[in-house]
Parts: sequence; C-alpha cells; structure tokens
Amino acid sequence: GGPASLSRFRGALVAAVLGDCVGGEFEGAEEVPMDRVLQHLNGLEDESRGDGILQYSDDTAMTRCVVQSLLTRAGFDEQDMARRFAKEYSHSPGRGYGAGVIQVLRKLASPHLNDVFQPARAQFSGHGSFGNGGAMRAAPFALAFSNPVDIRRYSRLGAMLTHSCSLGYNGAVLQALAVHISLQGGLELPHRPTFINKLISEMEEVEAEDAARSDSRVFSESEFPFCDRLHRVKDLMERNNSVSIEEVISELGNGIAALHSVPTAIFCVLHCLEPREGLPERYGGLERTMAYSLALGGDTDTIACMAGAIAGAHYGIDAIPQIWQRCCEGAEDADINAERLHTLYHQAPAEG
Ligand code: F2R
Ligand code: MG
Ligand code: MG
Repeated sequence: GGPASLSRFRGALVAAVLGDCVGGEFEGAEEVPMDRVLQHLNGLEDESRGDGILQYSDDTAMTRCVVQSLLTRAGFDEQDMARRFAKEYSHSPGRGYGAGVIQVLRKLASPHLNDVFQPARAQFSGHGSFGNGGAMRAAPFALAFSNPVDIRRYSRLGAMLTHSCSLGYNGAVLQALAVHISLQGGLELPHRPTFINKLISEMEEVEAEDAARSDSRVFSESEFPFCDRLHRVKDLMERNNSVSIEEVISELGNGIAALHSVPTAIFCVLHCLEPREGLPERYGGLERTMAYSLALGGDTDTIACMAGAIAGAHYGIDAIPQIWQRCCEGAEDADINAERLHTLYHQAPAEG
C-alpha cells in the first residue's frame, strides 16, 4: 500500500506482537544459532499447534494499554494511560516485566497519586530507568499521530510514565520516529538511502536538550548517544554482507537498555531489506527481520517486537505469514486495533 495505508498500520501492530511472541523463546540467551531460530520458526508452521500458543509478554501487554488509551481518549492522556498500565500489571503480573518497573506500576495503582510521572522519577536513586520498556511500547504513537512534532512529544511523555531517564525515553522517541518514517514509505527504494539520515537529524534535535546532555554525562555516554549509535548503524550498513552477528552485538548491543536495543532493532530491519546468507531464500523481508532479530540473542522479544513494528509498517500485513499470526496471542486484537488507529490517524486535524 501507499504511505500510511491500512495494510501498513496492520503490519506494524501485528508484527510487533509477533516479534514479542516468537522472540520470547530466546530472551536472555547469550548465543542463538540460526539453526535453532529457523527450527523455532518452522515449528510455527506445524498445523497441530493450537491457536495463540505463543503468549505475549510485557512488551505487548503495555503496547495494548497505549493503544487502548490513545483510542479511547482520541489522543494522549497521561492519567488514563498510567491507570491502564497499573491495572494491566495488577491483573497479569507474570508477563515478564523488568525488575525495576514493577515498583512504578504498583505506585501507579494508588488512587492518591496526583503526579503520575513521579514514581518513574524516583527510580534508580532518582536517575530514572534507561531500560527499553518505553521504547518497546512506542509504535502506537506513530500510528495515532501524523505529525512528527506530536509523535516526539507524546512518545516521550508516554515513556516517561515509567522511564524518566532520557536514555530510556529518547529510545521511545527514536522507535516511534522509525515507525513513522517507515509508515510514510521511507524504506521504499527511492527513499531508502535517506532513512537513517532522517532519524539522525531528528535525534540531533532531541538529544540537544539539557536533560539528555546531563544524563549522558551521568552515565558516561557520548554527548549524543543515540545519534552516535545511528552513525554506527550507518557504518555497518555500508559494509553490507560482511557484518557478523558478533560485530553487530559488539557495536550496537542486544541488551535491555534502550540504547543497546533500539538502534539494533533499526539495524535488523535495514540489514534484512535484502536477502542474506544463512536465511532461507523463501523468506520475505519481514520473515528475515524476525529470524535475524532472534539470532542476535539477548533481549530478543523486545528487539524483534521493535524491529517488527518498523518492518511491518514497511512491508504491510500481507507479508506476515498467516500461520505465524495464528500462533501468537493478541495478534488478532492487534489487527482490529490497527484499523481503529488508522481511522483515528486519518481523522486527526493536519497540524503544521
Ligand atoms: N525483564 C525482562 N526480561 C527478563 C526477566 C524476564 C522475567 N523474569 C521472566 O522470566 O518472565 N523483559 C522485559 O523487560 C525489558 C523492559 O524493561 P523495562 O520496562 O525498561 O524495566 P526496568 O526495570 O525499568 O529496566 C530494566 C532493567 O534495566 C536496568 N536499569 C534500568 N535503568 C537503570 C539505571 N538507571 N541504573 C541501573 N540499572 C538500570 C535494571 O536492571 C532494570 O531492571 C524488556 O526486555 C521486556 O521484555
Ligand atoms: Mg518482554
Ligand atoms: Mg525483552
């Protein structure tokens, strides 16, 4: 479909769920041989496996809250979103949440809480979390708002409900912008060479803020840490086929920090736009992106979830094998919600 077509919305939201569900198998594994990944993915094609056999984790649980809140409030409402996070956690605490964020989610459940951003600010001795929990649920902001200024503003605020460190919430901004540019056709051949440069120039503005400069110093990161990583993505891309998985992990990371996973997810999408050695020839780009994200090991559910959202916004829903969709809890809901977000997106007044 063309820019911001329904197929792209459906692809983004469904592939994010898929990444979370299929990636859960390897989360935390140090080494994941491609053979094991392909065995896992081939297993999904076994018809005898029940519907929704692969359960979603915190990534999708929180994304669903973001989606429901944006749809119900027809925009961003921090009180409503915070309430939904807290309620979801209290109903299903066993979805594999980060060790720190559960304290925030418990505090958000308090009826006496006035400032919903306060519990996140108290995390990690007041430094806030730099985990990727804000980024893993950021895709819906690109599906609800068409204007990059709104996407930046609301993806940041949505993440700050749990992640007050800029190394956490700026990961969410980067992920939302990547989905946005992909949704607009930014990965189609004529625009492809400028995709990463667009992200770098957006993030140069984002990371110029005082809070970002100060957090970078606290955590001994470079002045513009996300831009820095995006430049590394670009360098790796220029080396084309000669990049090993070990180099990707050492240059970009595969961990639970937003800085060590959002640029990695972006790399997975870009790298898998072309057929790659070691990946089945019958695979299309979306399938390649999933397999490659899993083979990196580490935070596989989250990297595959984020890469899935960006790739799904490019390839559209038809690129996702139906048999894979049937195996994943929540894929059907995501498909329905994508259509609602598509309606909201195209109803929203076009702002300058
Ligand atoms: N948590 C996991 N996976 C491991 C456990 C799985 C579970 N026990 C199971 O087996 O079912 N996955 C999920 O967590 C990630 C998102 O985490 P989020 O929401 O960012 O959480 P949190 O707690 O804020 O941060 C994660 C960890 O990062 C470290 N950290 C963050 N900020 C820090 C800081 N300022 N100083 C020091 N450390 C900091 C801490 O270790 C946090 O616990 C996703 O992968 C999701 O899938
Ligand atoms: Mg998870
Ligand atoms: Mg994870």
